[in-house]
Amino acid sequence: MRIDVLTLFPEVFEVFLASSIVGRARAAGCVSTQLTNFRDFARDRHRSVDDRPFGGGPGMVLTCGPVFDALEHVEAQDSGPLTRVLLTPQGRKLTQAMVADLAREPRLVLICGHYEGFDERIRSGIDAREISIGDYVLSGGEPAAMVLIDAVVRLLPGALGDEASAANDSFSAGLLEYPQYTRPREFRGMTVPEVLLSGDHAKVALWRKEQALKRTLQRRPDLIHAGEA
Ligand code: 6GU
Repeated sequence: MRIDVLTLFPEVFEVFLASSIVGRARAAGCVSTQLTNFRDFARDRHRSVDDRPFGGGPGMVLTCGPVFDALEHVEAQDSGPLTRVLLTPQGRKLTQAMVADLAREPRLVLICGHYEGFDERIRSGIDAREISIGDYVLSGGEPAAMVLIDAVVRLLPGALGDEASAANDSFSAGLLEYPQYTRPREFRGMTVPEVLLSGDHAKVALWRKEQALKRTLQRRPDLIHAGEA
């Protein structure tokens, strides 16, 4: 997969893209990433990318020119199919099902909004999926783009060292994760459930399933019924 990110703040992605699962997936060739700054496509000598809103009011609005130019520039680098995603609080709320769909695409082009907003013609003039990551306000689409990248990349074949761990994960199985323990057996008086030390694999598997169900019922009963009409 190829992921292009269009942003006014490419530097905030650098450590993220080099670290952890995403960093390893890039090193392994599962995904390539490219950062593009809209500001490099500004048309005036001040390199401005925003302007005051028509009709008045506070704040500044991201202008069309640099966004369309940046998009056309990166899209021309590769003629294959691509999926555009506009990160905006007005978008559809991201779910694991949407993440799984995006993970099957050959190329994602992520567009991060910023400032108080962007010119409506960016939304209407670009054929993009509009995605939000939840009902709260971020100063820009960058953290949302990182959330989306992380969630997508870990589903790519070969991205996780242990192929089983993705399928076993909380939301993939539709349940929250069961509790995990590692050494020491006792820490500050807190012990490990006996069954995990028993060596009985069938018993361990059953216990984990029960724990996952119990946790999900207690904390996120909505997940048990997710997908039902
Ligand atoms: Cl994608 N952008 C911004 N600015 N705020 C958000 C968001 C996106 N998703 C949730 N809040």
